[in-house]
Amino acid sequence: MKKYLVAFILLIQAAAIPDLAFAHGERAQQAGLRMRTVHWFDTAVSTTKLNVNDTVVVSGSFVPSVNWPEHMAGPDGTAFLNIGVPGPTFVRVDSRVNGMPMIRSTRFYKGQTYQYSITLKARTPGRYHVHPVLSVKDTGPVIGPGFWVEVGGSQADFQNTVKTMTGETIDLETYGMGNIAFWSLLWFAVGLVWFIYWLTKCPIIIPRYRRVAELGDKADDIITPTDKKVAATLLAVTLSLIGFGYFWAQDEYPITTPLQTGIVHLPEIDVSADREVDVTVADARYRIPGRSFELTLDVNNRSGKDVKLGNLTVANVRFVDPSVIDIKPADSHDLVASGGLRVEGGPIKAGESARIKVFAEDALWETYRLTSLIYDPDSRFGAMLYFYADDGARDYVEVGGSMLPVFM
Ligand SMILES: [Cu+2]
Repeated sequence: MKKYLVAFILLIQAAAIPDLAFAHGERAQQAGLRMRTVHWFDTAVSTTKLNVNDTVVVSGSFVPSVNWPEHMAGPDGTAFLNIGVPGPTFVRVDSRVNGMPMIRSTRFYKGQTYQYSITLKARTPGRYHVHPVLSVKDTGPVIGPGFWVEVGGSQADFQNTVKTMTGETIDLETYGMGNIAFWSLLWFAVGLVWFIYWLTKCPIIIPRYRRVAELGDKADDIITPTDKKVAATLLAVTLSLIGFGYFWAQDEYPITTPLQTGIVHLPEIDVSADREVDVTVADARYRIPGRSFELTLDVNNRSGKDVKLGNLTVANVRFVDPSVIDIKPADSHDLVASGGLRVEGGPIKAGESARIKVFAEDALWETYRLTSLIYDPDSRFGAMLYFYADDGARDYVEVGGSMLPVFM
């Protein structure tokens, strides 16, 4: 009996220890959702080591999936290009999509390519996993690939000054702190006075509740004329404070603008030269014993060059054929399965169509919990395929559809 108990406890402990501590639950979402929301690519950080006050640029491209799940609000509603870092460790100095400033929200259309860059200024020393994030209204954050960035120096040296439209230079780290502290304390004091006054009354709380229940219709009688006077005085004090505060703020800051919340419309960029390959999925299956994702594809190469499939990306995991393209992981957590992609059927000649068989095989299917897809009521996958020509030109195309699990 004791033996089983020990075994049981060990089992529970083993289950409680994660194999890898990840910064912000990159694997937590359902596999189907991660595969079919946003395809991020060419994600890069300009530096991985910097000091407080230095800037780092996070850039890349993304394509919202045309296989976006029906039950989730799409990015063509309201979406915002965000950055995923733990806490206010950086400040965003600039953010652009297709060249447009992205201070506000926008709409991203499924299947279109967007190029972005986000400039961050380091604020707090530490080591952070920095991700581009697409915050989609009614859906939540869709997280892109992450990179480790190390910030040195001291937060005391951090400079965050801006020049306002009225020509004043202010320090955003401390601006308005006096006001915030003063008004918070003042309202806290008002509340405390009110609270303490009622604590001095007898009876209070449960005994008072009982008393009110006993008195029935006459319960109002326990409120004394002094209570009424105190209440009226406090009401008057509160209203005058609000009034005073309003006029004081008007006088102190005569020129203000409200926070801007409108939607920005983005210009389209021409990526037709990178999208000259069409692919139809003839068959898709996942062989569980071999951790092998097998695709049969009909490829139509409209470009003027012979192309080879070199990279298949699923939910930020890149399965790469190193004989076609050499992609090295940027750091220990970069999700690259080098050698994880095998293609049967050779290059697709310029202007021709061909059927190829693709195998994406790596333990990352398991460690990144992508195989849970086969237990979804809607076993649909989404993936981005990257074809390369000998001169380095690249075409990309999204594929998606139903995936058949093979159990033996
Ligand atoms: Cu992370």
